[in-house]
Amino acid sequence: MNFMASQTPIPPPVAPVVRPVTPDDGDSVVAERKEQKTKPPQMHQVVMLNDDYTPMEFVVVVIQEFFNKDRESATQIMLKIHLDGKGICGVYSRDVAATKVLQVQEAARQAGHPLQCLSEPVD
Ligand code: TYC
Repeated sequence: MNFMASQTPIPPPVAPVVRPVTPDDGDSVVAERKEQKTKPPQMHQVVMLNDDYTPMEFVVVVIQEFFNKDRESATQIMLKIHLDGKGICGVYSRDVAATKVLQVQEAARQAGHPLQCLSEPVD
């Protein structure tokens, strides 16, 4: 038998160092990790109401102008409002929706039409 080492010997495993636990003097503060939960903001829809006096063409132009719709979509929305009594022109954050309502009200007031719209939270 040949007992001569032909390879570098593998050192024996080293025992892990165990440090003594620091004794709690009662003043310790433990910072708990709190799960960060952010919900998306509540969205608001701008609803336009039908009336018997505002001309269809005016409503179409208003929807095109303030809700960035092309003429085809604006006409469809106007007709839906005309037939159903109300319809959604767009969905926005609360402040943007409120601004749209003001813009429509001001345009209607200037033109002398009773067109009305409102903003409401989306379910
Ligand atoms: N009903 C109106 C008419 O016949 C047209 C109209 C449509 C008015 C939509 C308001 O939000 C409205 N002239």
